[in-house]
Amino acid sequence: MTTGQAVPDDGSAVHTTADFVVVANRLPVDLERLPDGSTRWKRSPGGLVTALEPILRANRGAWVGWAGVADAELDPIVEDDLVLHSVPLSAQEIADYYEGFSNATLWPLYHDVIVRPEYRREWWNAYVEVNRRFAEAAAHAAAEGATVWVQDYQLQLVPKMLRMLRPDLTIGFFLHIPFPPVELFMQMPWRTEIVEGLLGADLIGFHLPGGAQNFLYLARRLAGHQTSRGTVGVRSKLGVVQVGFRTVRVGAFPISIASGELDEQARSRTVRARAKTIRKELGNPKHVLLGVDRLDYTKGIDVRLDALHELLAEGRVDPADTVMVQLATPSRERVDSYVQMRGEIEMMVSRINGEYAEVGRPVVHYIHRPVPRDELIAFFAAADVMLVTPLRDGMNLVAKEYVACRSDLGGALVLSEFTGAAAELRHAFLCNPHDLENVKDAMEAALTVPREDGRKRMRALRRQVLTHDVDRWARSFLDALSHSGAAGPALITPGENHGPR
Ligand code: GDG
Repeated sequence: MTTGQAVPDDGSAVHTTADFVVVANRLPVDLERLPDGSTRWKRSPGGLVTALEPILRANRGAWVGWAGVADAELDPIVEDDLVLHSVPLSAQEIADYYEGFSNATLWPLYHDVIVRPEYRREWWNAYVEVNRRFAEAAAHAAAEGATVWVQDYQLQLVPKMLRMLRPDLTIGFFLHIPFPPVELFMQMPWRTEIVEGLLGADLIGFHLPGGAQNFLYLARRLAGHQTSRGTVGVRSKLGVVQVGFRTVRVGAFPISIASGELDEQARSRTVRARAKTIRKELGNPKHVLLGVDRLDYTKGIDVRLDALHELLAEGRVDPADTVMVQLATPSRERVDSYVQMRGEIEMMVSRINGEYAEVGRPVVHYIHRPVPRDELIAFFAAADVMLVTPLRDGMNLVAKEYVACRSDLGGALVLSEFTGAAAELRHAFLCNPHDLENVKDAMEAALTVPREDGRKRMRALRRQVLTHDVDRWARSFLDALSHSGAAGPALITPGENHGPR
């Protein structure tokens, strides 16, 4: 918990515009309304904040985002040297721009239409309006020649809007979710506007090369620009779109986690002790399976429950010595498809327990509440098999977090091929979540893997995750960005020479 300093009335601190500005739907702090009507700030430290904080601080940084509550008109606050600019959203805009266009149109469309996307004109209008407000706030926060990094699907129109307001800026954009196949993207009534919105950036980053290729094709087909798959030299993997006199670069930058830090936390005595206690509380079973997800239909929670159910029915898993824990963080609870999916998943959990549990000994432990970070790390350390079975996922940080927590080389990762993480974590037990027999086989193989084979796999997974951390991701994006566009002076990236990259 922290409370930020309001900027003084004379405007001295606000006026200091920033050389590096991050623009994201949410601020790295949440405004909380207390029952007595007062408000306070609460830190919400995600991986992105951790990765960008040193760079933000070294460059007179600012962050532009929504504070998480409706109708909050707030002055900028200063957190240490970082200025936070809050973008206000009305309750109607939250319904239309956020729950509507972002989470009921773009989210399902970009995740292979697992749920049918809804195309509503009033949602689109709100999306345009709110993106304009974010662009204006970013234009206000940025110093002459600054670098601005726009994040994710909620803000795809911001790059173009911002460029029109401030042609002096260097603008980067990163998409945290998959960029869909061309045939699916073409459903979008406002497809050209979105492609042109993104093309306002100097560098557009995706998790995977496939997303970058899909985008390059659309830039040619929908916006009529010349494209090429890449040029010679160091940045040879970046594709190029020629937008008039401007060159827009497009490439893959797979995100990661603060793996070194997590590795260290998981080695601590308290975490190890808590992991042991968790196993004891579960009845010291032979096998603990674990799932950790936002409760989202993309994550394939139903897939792993179905697979477990059948493995139990076929006698391949013994309910007397196996438990599964599913931690499901509540998410988007006002979007219809999420309400429906929650009901289905909870039904499946009760069915499995109804058929296979004993009194005081459930087979599936299901928690629909956010779990504190330390507790989560202890669960990772306690689990024999981690189940990551999304139908589609941009990256999936949970898979990488599990690996970072296993310095004991114990544990096995079952990983869907349809996650971005699968491109890097080739030593996991990979499976196709649409093929239930394949998921069951992967789960059984993970449960019964011989110790040496398991350790070998985990060692290889850890090598990948520990050498490719989120810091390396941020640097590689910002480095490519500094060689793009108007490019003023390169950003200072503190501590550049520590450890292998
Ligand atoms: C999007 C993309 C991409 C989960 N439950 C709790 C908790 N978590 C943490 C996890 C992890 C994070 O939330 C979830 O990250 P994911 O990557 O798994 O998934 P999305 O939220 O869908 O993220 C995804 C990501 O953006 C980054 O680009 O990888 O593909 O969809 O860090 O540990 N944390 C705590 N309690 C919980 O109960 N403390």
